[in-house]
Amino acid sequence: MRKVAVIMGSDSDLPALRPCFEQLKVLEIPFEAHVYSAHRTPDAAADFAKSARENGFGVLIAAAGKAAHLAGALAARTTLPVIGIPVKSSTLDGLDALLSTVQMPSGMPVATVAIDGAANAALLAAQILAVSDEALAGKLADLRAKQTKKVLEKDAALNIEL
Ligand code: RP5
Repeated sequence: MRKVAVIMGSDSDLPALRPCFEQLKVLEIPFEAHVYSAHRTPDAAADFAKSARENGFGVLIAAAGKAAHLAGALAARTTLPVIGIPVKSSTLDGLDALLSTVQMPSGMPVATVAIDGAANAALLAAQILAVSDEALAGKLADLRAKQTKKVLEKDAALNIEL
């Protein structure tokens, strides 16, 4: 199976990314995590993206806060799918990062999840890999079934309580 790369702009983003790592582990998807910044280490970020396909990656996840250009900077240097996570790390509550990540110009897509949407980033990466991986598709279907069961149990509990 191709690997997922999880790149964060700063190690201060790590707490927001924990749900991403947990979800990747649950699905047994191989991943690597790195701290590369679009602004502080632009060459390292670019080199990583340029060689990601030949290094066995299938999807890149990029998390950054504030003027969050990391996902776009990686996307500019690879045709692998890039998922952006805007991180809430500033006085603007992540809205700055959301707009910086999502407003990509035509021709250079970044699939942006919600502010701090780390779990969904992992799930979306899994769904991309599952296009050509039936075993992973099965695991995703199991997760969905569990999720459905949990919500229906809550529905039943609510009606009993009320
Ligand atoms: C962004 O600036 C990082 O992704 C982080 O969310 C934010 C703050 O970085 P630090 O100053 O904590 O390193 O580039």
